[in-house]
Amino acid sequence: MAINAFHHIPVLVDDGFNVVESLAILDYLETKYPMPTLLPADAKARATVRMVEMVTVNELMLGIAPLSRQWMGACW
Ligand SMILES: N[C@@H](CCC(=O)N[C@@H](CS)C(=O)NCC(=O)O)C(=O)O
Repeated sequence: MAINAFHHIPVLVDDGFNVVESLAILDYLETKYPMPTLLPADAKARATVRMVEMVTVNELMLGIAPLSRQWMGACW
């Protein structure tokens, strides 16, 4: 709770700096450790990665959240 008030994992703690939210953690790691890269250089390939991220967060998770809470318990 001291690290993430939402009581969720994952959380990254790096040199006293706390990062919450999966996509923010990935961006942080990509920026701090650019090699090997996590993201493709090609514009269309990178856009595809971002689309999958955004559709997952903004569309899919909203839809499955009620179901997973009911049937699977904790995770969402
Ligand atoms: N949007 C957050 C979701 C994090 C999340 O829901 N984590 C779950 C595990 S998959 C959790 O910590 N659940 C514990 C709880 O709700 O108490 C992210 O992408 O990091």
